[in-house]
Amino acid sequence: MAASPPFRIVYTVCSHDCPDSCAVLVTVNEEGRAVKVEGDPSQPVTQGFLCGKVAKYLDRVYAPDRVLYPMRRRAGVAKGPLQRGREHEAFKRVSWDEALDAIAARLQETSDRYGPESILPYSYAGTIGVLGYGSMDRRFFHRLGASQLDRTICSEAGGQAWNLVYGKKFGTPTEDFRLAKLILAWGANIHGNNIHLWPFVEEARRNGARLIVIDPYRTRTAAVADWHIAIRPGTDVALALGMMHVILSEGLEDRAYIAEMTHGFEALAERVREYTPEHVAAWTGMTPGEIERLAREYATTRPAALRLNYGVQRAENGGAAVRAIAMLPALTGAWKTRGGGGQLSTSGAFAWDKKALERPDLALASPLGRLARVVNMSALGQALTDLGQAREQGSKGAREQKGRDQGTKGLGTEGLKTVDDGPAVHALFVYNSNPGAVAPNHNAVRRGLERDDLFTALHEQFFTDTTDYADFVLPATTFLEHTDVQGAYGHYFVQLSQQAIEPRGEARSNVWLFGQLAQRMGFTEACFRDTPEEMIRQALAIGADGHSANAGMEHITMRELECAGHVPLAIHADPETRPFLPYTQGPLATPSGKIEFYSETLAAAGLDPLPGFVPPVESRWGEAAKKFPLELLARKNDNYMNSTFANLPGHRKMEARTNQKLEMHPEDATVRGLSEGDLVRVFNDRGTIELTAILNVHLPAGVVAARLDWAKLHAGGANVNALTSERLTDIGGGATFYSTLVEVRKAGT
Ligand SMILES: Nc1nc2c(c(=O)[nH]1)N[C@H]1C(S)=C(S)[C@@H](COP(=O)(O)OP(=O)(O)OC[C@H]3O[C@@H](n4cnc5c(=O)[nH]c(N)nc54)[C@H](O)[C@@H]3O)O[C@H]1N2
Ligand SMILES: Nc1nc2c(c(=O)[nH]1)N[C@H]1C(S)=C(S)[C@@H](COP(=O)(O)OP(=O)(O)OC[C@H]3O[C@@H](n4cnc5c(=O)[nH]c(N)nc54)[C@H](O)[C@@H]3O)O[C@H]1N2
Ligand SMILES: [Mo]
Repeated sequence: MAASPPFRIVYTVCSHDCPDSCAVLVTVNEEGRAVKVEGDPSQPVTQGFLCGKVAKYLDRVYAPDRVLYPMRRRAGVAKGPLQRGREHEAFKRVSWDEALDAIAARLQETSDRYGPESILPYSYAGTIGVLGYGSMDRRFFHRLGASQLDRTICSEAGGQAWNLVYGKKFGTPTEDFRLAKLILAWGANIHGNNIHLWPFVEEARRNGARLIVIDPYRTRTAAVADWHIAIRPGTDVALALGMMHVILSEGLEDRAYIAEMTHGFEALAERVREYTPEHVAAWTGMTPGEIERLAREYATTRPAALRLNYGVQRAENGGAAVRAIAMLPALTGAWKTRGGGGQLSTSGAFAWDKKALERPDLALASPLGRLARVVNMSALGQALTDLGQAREQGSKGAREQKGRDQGTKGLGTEGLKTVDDGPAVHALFVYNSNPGAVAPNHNAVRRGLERDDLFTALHEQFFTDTTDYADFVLPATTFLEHTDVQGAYGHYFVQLSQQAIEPRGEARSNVWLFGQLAQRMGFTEACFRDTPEEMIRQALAIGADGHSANAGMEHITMRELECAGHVPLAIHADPETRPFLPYTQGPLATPSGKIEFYSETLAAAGLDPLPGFVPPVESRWGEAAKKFPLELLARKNDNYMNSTFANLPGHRKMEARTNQKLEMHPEDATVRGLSEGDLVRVFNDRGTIELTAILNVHLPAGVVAARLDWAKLHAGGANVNALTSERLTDIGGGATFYSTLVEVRKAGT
């Protein structure tokens, strides 16, 4: 990339947890300061533009309140919410040496005393760079024998559900959405969460495509759609099965495709018989006529592209929902036409050498001599307040984390052997995540984090809701300050992210941190001294000939990545002459080698082998609705990334209209004597928060919506996750943010 000296332009990749994984060009001036970020115009999905939040990325990198040095909690300062902007006063600056030595000593002591499984790493997707997300950290914790973390908080229900049907997560190439004549956005806030798909949607619409959005909330995507179906939360299984009912009764299915590519059609046909439009209308809040119209339009338009995102699977029945919806293009043969089919995620196409990166074999060298037990991150409150504690205190019948024994747990984890009867958690190591804000059942999480016998270390860029509970806070780099390699879950390019600037202060990358800690723990394996460059080559399995040995990456070399920044996977190398049509050729990676309408795997686990509608316990049909009749959507923000960016004034300004507001249907407000602007108390058995009511006629009656913000930025110190539960999804043990019942009253009453 050319830039007029003294400026340099560096290829980086936005590492936030978003399907778009944008190629970002960073301009660096002669003093080594980044002065501009822009989308790479040559990357076909980035197309030269950035989203509203990353366009202002330098505000984040150079924010005055970045954590720049290792910090140790001052003696006598209690754990708990600290005043915003003055967090550093609770900590004392220490050297990296002091911090690393003290943390290593404490981990050793904890391991000796309670067993290594009493140490719990907690990380998610602060960075989705391949190294930053999971590499040196995994090696470290395996070698230590620490509990493994089941990373279920986001996409596990949907991901496993999709894999049960299709074996692997492939999808219609993002660029091909421009060829569709019908785009069905199902639980997918494209405009908000996946903006780089939007230009292709617009191009399709200019060429006559229709956009239908199925979402209980009128997102910006829904507001501009040709048809917005404001379905009741958690009823998508019923709708998908109802559409199948119509498709099959009207003979709109693709018999040839079904015969060639699928398994269990007869059983599915039998199942959908009971899902008549009348029946389904009663659950979803749609009319029978609308259900018929939707089914016909979907089945008779070619190409028809489904953008299924992770919204539907944050419900108790989210696994069944994704399974049912994913089956629609299999029934109609939509995959056969370029621009048709669907996309939940493209991540299955990236065959990184995870074993080399994570080295699970190191667990054999740990004091356990085996892989450690697995703790579900979506039940962190339970893990910190309940797991193993009764046993340690000598009483019997400690309640284990629910979900581990749900049968479906472990599907897709390649037979990891898990042991569940370990110790209580005595040390927590948090990185890449802000559980004090994002984890469900905030009050339980908080009770856990406040335990004075719990040691907590954090690696962070900012003082967050979670650092308020830390014994140590360590400064982390942003993607401008370290090197990584990245795939995507919304496109098919491998991208190299090069370090553009020196780390601010004493910030260090995840790879550096866990390599250093390993040395302090006395781990002598050579892999703990690998450099990021070596680890990128390991991830790509670069061989002696300089080429990757990973399936679908064989044409990729380091040189090419360095020169171009992004290189397509083989399936997407020549989209015009060899378009990628997923699931049109067998065998697939399912047990039968076919698309599975009927799953023997689920049957063997004692679960329904076919998708069937079971209303969530926390829905209008549940017992608890008598006390808490409103269904809450505890939503994300278009201008934050989960809890990331919420501390930046410019980003907060963009969310001012809905932030810390409770959106209510006017009918639900009126019966409670509430009007626009009232301060309200939103509550259930788990917690209470105060928000300002605003009216929204587009919500289905009985549904309210609020946004995820930092807990400490709320007057009461608790955010919307004080209301959400640790109940897990039907498949995959995922979090159920969108199955939450609440009641609302005027504040002060
Ligand atoms: N700007 C921005 N971009 C993001 C993120 C962000 O926080 N901000 N987060 C990133 C992350 S971590 C992820 S996982 C992806 C997620 O991307 P999406 O899957 O799009 O995420 P959500 O916003 O959770 O859900 C999408 C929509 O599903 C709707 N929904 C909720 N319940 C139901 C239901 O029962 N049925 C149906 N049909 N719809 C329902 C919600 O109202 C929401 O509008 O986005 C990523 N991109
Ligand atoms: N109510 C409600 N809760 C939700 C959701 C919702 O829709 N509603 N969405 C859920 C979903 S889909 C997800 S994915 C989770 C996301 O939960 P998290 O993965 O915790 O996501 P973030 O809130 O983005 O926090 C990531 C943190 O990692 C830090 N970080 C960034 N890069 C690095 C790095 O390189 N190293 C280190 N050490 N730290 C880094 C950032 O500063 C940030 O504080 O939240 C879930 N919680
Ligand atoms: Mo997510």
